[in-house]
Amino acid sequence: MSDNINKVSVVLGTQWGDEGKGKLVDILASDIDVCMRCQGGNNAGHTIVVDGVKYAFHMLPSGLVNEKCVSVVGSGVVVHLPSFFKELEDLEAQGLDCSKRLFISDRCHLVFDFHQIVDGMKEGELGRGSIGTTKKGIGPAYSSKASRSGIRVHHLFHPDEFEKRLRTIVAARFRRYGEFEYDIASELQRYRELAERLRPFVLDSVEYVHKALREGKRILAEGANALMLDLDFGTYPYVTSSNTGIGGVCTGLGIPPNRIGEVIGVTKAYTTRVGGGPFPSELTDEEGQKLRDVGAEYGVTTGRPRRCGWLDLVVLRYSTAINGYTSINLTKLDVLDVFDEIKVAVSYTINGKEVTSFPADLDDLATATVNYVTLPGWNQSISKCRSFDELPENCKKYVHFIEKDIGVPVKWIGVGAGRDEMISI
Ligand code: 2SA
Ligand code: GDP
Ligand code: MG
Repeated sequence: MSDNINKVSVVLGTQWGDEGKGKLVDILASDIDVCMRCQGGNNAGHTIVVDGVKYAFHMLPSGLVNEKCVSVVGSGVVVHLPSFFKELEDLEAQGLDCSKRLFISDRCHLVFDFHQIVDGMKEGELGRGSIGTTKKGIGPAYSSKASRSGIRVHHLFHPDEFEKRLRTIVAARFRRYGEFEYDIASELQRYRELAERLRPFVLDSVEYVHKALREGKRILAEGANALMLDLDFGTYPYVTSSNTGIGGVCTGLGIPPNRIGEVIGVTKAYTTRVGGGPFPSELTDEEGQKLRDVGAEYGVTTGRPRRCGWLDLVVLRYSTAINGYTSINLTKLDVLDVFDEIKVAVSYTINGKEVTSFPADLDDLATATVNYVTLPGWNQSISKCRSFDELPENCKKYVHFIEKDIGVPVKWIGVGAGRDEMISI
């Protein structure tokens, strides 16, 4: 492999998602040729605000706002086709001309309505211990993939094989969950039509990405969800069903690790989580509500209120070790403008021992007490600052404190939701 082949730049969430990945991807898109999603599905919610206009992305790559950027839904993504076209129509209705520069891998697995129904039923079975999924059918679709009964995009173009596979997989779900309402005949007809609509978008994304790299094209991989929701390294079982870390970029695009270039970790200046599962630095008091109100912390896809808490360096160190961030985009620092004091979790105490790496066992984690460092706030608005030097001293100290602890430079700081509200260092 010659050294002058380009490498793929990567944007990943470092916490439990909603760090502001979409905004960074949109900013970087002005300097890239191809933006690719590699995992997840339309459970993601990536918000971009340009000149006061808000775009909400779920399954399509956030590079689409930039009209020169080609976007590819990579093979690791699970795709609900009706939602794919709905998202496309919504973006085009907002004035974005997307259709001619959007492609989808022929290896993507399909999410069907029955996967979404099963998602809801599984959550119902779990009751109080439910995961708090988005009910978009993501877990059941990845289960079909792992159990080798899934249906991929290329199957759409072989109707007999498609029908056989759909009937088999639905029959298996009926055996497991009882005969829920699902009209296979009309589903088959709907997918015959969707297949023809999809045909112009379909390509072999492995061939595409490697050719693009050889031609010197600049490629950006847009991670969805975040490391603490990773199927292997997140707070299992309170995770999503894909690899949201760096491994998912290789398996979701079909590229080797030596084709990965910079890895930018997007980190919210505090922490949020939506859905169930442990959250050691969560604030369930009025300070948590203040973070939610000032940070407008509500789900982009489901509208659910996000749980809020202080920044957790145990999480960030663990996430940095696994993903190997080369730089950090610290986001929503402006939300902390209104706090007199800011706490940062630096370690946990579990069974009388200080722990500085994130534990696997959630029962151990449930007994943890969190050790915080308290830093002074800056009590003034930073939203107009456009250089690091313009930031108040205590704000600079907060940034340096994080950088020093994790050993990765902060290269971007978000000071507002708008595309221009970003400090580049
Ligand atoms: P799923 O639906 O099977 O992937 O859910 C499993 C867990 O993953 C969490 N998850 C998310 N967490 C944060 N943001 C997500 N995207 C949307 C957003 C969420 C929304 O950007 O706001 O609108 O509610 C996302 N997607 C999945 C989920 O909460 C479960 O804990
Ligand atoms: P993603 O899933 O990581 O792309 O993040 P989301 O779009 O789900 O959530 C981030 C939210 O914060 C969105 O509403 C963004 O518009 C907003 N946002 C992003 N960066 C900043 C920032 O630096 N400051 C403020 N105040 N809001 C931001
Ligand atoms: Mg989001």
